[in-house]
Amino acid sequence: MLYALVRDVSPALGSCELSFVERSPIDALLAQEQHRAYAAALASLGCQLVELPAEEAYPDSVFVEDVAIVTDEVAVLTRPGAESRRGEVATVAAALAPYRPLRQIEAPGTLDGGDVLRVGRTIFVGRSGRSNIAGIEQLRTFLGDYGYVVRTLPVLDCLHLKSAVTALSGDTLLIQPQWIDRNLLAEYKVIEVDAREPHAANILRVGSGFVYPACFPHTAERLAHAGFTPTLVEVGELQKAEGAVTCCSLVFEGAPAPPLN
Ligand code: CIR
Repeated sequence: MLYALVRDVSPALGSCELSFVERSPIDALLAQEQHRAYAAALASLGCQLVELPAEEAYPDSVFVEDVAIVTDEVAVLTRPGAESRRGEVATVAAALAPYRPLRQIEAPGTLDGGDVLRVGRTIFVGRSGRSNIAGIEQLRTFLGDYGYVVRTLPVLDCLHLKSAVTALSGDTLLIQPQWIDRNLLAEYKVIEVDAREPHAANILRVGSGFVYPACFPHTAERLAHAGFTPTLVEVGELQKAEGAVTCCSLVFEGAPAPPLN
């Protein structure tokens, strides 16, 4: 069974961290509505939702992707690069505990899940403003135990690795060539974002489907030509918080829950 862990939008979303996006007023109620539609899209693609309540004290806590990396074998809890986000981890850890053994990135390591891209047995990790070498080395140790190869990539001019590149399949990537050196990914087929849509490289793969922002029609057309037809969602208010579609969920395979007596 496919699970998607999501957390409701904090009413304090407007006080989020921002690094590469100008602050503009965020309508938290509209963000909540968009997030509900996003969760519904995940359910329509076959996910059983694991839903956590909003955490008012943590403006960015809807972006659950950043606090854990869930592989088929293990969940690695991160130590987010932004100090304001470190308190988000405990509740996600509790929610993941029934599904996976847990490991934890420790200080001085920092790591955001937005910097971690899994393609088959390769785990690409962005060296960004949020993820440091110590954090990446700890991840390498945890996942190396399960046979994953961890490859570090420099991230240029954007928040996370997955702002610049995400996977469409085991051999095809969607990339923003201004933010990632394509030559470092030479063994993959690549679809580039349309130049009018710089933030369009983030697509969420869910089983055999995809979730993708409705606001990138030109790149969506390129995807359709290549045979990828995503479910489109409106995420404008979450984008104002520098969020994207991968960051609002943790999608993973798990055994079905036992029936309740
Ligand atoms: C932050 O700066 O941490 C949040 N405002 C946005 C995090 C987005 N996360 C992601 O794309 N993985």
